[in-house]
Amino acid sequence: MTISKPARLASVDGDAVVKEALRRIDRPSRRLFLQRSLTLGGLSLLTGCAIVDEDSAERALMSVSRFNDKVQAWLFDPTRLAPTYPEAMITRPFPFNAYYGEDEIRQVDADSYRLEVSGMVADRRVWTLAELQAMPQIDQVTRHICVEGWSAIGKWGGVSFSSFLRRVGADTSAKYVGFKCVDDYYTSIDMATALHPQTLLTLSYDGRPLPPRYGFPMKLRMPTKLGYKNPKHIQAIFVTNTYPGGYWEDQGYNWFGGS
Ligand SMILES: Nc1nc2c(c(=O)[nH]1)N[C@H]1C(S)=C(S)[C@@H](COP(=O)(O)O)O[C@H]1N2
Ligand SMILES: [Mo]
Repeated sequence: MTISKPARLASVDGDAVVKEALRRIDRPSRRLFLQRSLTLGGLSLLTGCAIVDEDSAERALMSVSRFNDKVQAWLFDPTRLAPTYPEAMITRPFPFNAYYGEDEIRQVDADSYRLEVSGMVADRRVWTLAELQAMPQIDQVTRHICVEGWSAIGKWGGVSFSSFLRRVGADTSAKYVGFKCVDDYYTSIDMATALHPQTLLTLSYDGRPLPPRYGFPMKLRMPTKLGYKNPKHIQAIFVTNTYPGGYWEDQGYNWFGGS
């Protein structure tokens, strides 16, 4: 007697299907999956999905990525600090990155800038840049890690984001904090990371007002998260229980994005 594969799997070339699905997803997840040397059988076992073609393989991989979000959130230690560095180690010049080139860097006018704070907060209102600058400021030298394969050390200054959230009366039992930027960028983070002591509502770079290329007038800097989770040129912050996604996250990048 021969034991045959399930009928629906028999006709597909497992390696090719997984390879094609991996090609479609983002690099960090791909690297993770490749390290585990994932096979078609392993993937369907892991997810309980019948994998018959590239689409079902991609869906299965995405469900692993969402599971990975949960594991990362669970493993995240809200008190553990990311490494900090001496100023002599700052990368000069610090790289620029965005979904567009340097010729399209957004220019925001400081005087007319307003930050909108909404959602599950007691004090829903807009903030001027001067009001943000009037809050107590701290500095930190940390490493920014981009999924495109580079990292760089920089010095950012601004307001502790947890103090800002408390100041606006945010419901810190909510799941997400979402961000909308002056360009078409948007992203969102888990509340535990929002409250992490190194998460910074950033107003300065290297002791000077944040230059346009690094997100003037304000960005969020989190040394515990990959580059794409750090929104520049923020114009709106909202606290919510509804999953807000993100610019790259909605194209398959892992949402938690821990570094
Ligand atoms: N508004 C906005 N924020 C953004 C991006 C963007 O395109 N627009 N790109 C992200 C990515 S992928 C990276 S690596 C960092 C780059 O920040 P830097 O220019 O300060 O190095 O910004 C992040 N935040
Ligand atoms: Mo990035």
